[in-house]
Amino acid sequence: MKAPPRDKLYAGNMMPGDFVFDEKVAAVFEDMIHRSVPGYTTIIAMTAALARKHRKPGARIYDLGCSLGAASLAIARRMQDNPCEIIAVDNSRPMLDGLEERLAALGGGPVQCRHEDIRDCVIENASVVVLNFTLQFIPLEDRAALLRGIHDGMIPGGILILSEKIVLDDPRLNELYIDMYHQFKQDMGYSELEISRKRTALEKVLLPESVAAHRARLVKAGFESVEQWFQCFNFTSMVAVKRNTQ
Ligand code: GEK
Repeated sequence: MKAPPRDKLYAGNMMPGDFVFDEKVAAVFEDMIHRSVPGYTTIIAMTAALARKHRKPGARIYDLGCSLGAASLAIARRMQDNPCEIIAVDNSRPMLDGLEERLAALGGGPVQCRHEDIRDCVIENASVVVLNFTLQFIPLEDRAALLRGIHDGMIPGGILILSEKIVLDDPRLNELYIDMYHQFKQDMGYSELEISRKRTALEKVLLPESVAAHRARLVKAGFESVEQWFQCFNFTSMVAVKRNTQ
């Protein structure tokens, strides 16, 4: 298979403005996310495995902030024997165009694309909701209502998979993890200049929180159990479970 176009967005002379999910980002996104999120391949594979385990006949799966649909497509592949409705939502048109192209190349499938702000997306009859590296881009004051809406739109026993960049409560560990993360990016071929420009571009748009803050908000939204299943330095993935009434 052809390698995806390489992310060189911050390698040239252009000074970064605030980061936006435009055509330029969508064109290199696959390469960018694999080289920028430690454990991304594992997170996508395990998202699909968790979704398969929690699928319920007639219930829906939502992928909120789907980008090019990595999670949706991995879930669809895992469910081939038992297809179910997968709704992939993103407010970036270039990202959804990329996903639609991928779906067309596969000859269709169970993934429906929705061009919508996830804060306006009504969740209904969901057995699984995926929020992979998207909540971090939502203004802090809107996060609680979004999670409450997700919880309320899920069936009993449904799960939310929440993956995020995080901050550590201990400032020394936080600094260490950021250093380790920058080392990871250098090992993945980004220069120090690219890393520092990307950091500046994301400063006002990607607002990470601690695991404790996420946990408290998820519990307040109504989730019964919340647990981290993955962490690599300052990146984590959690599962939140809605109470099973049966
Ligand atoms: C993956 N989950 O590959 N409404 C809808 N979409 C939004 C909003 C919003 N309010 N804000 C941001 N997005 C994907 C990766 S990327 C993560 C997710 C990253 C979308 C935005 O357009 C982008 O596609 C996605 O959320 C975040 O597993 O770039 O670090």
